[in-house]
Amino acid sequence: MPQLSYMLPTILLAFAASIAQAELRSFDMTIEEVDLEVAPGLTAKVWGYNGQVPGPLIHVREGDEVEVNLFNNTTLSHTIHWHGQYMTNNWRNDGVPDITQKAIEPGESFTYKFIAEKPGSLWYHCHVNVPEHLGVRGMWGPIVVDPKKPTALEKKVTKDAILMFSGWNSEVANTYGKGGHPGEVLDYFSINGKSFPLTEPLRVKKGDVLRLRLYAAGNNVAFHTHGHDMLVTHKDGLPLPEPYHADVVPLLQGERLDVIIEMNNPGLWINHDHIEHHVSNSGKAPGGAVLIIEYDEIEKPDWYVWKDKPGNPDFYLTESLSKGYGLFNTEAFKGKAPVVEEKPRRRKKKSQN
Ligand SMILES: [Cu+2]
Repeated sequence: MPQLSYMLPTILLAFAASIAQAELRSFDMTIEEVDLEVAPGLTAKVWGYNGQVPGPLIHVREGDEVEVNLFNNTTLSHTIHWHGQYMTNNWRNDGVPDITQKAIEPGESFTYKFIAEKPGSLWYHCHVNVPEHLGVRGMWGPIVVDPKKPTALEKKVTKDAILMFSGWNSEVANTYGKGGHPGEVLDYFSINGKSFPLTEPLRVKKGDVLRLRLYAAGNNVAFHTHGHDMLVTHKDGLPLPEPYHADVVPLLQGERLDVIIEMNNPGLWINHDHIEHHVSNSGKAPGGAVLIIEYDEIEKPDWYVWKDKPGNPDFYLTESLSKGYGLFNTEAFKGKAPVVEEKPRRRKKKSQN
């Protein structure tokens, strides 16, 4: 059939184009025991996905096939639950110990596979002993699934940022296996794992259309922005039928809201959790879940609290989100290898010489 062999390259090309939309995205991830600096005076023992809190950003497109090979390099068992994914005919990848899988033991691995059916600001977290692992040990990270058909509002966005909120309990911060008990008092609060002043400025210029992807990862939040209104466009990844304006948005644990802010009011503007004790570090204000939006146009006064802060343009994952699809580690989120306490040395007897 000479005709068919002539046609074949064209058919193959057309077929390739039709499947180019959906890609297989395969990533390796580990879980590591590291010490995370959260606030001045607070370092917490965490189980970090790829040794960082938040865990690495996973950025894919709606319809992509996602495969994550997860290695557990810690001394306790863990999983990943892919929060918000539908897992159609695929419940065994939901990451819940003793319900969809056996927890991944120390030194072992597990491969998760799923189709990114649901678009939007989704996330992942451990589902073993959730009160501790998710609550106070940093086992969570963002997965952003770009929609095949973005809304008209989304198309206007020029700058994207991720803010993941969580709390910490300094009493148990240095002892694995404790924490997450009922009535626990959280005394430190963070955005992307850091408490003010260790958070970073979010730099914008007049005319930017800023999208904040807000995640209440570990605690309830009442996010407030100064000088602007937020247009709430998405809830838990899905577009709202009627977006609405607000200057405070409440989020219960687990919830996500996407908000769009027109940057039309140059200044230095604090943005913070409006639950009052969340803007302190163990009761000392200012601290906690606070960041400052800095317009490039504004000259910073000498007395400005972050006058000399160099800034990290990827602290809110703005740069990583603009790089296309993949898995993105963030140096600023990395913990440090725990310091092994040395046994006290025997004192040598003082000699004459
Ligand atoms: Cu865990």
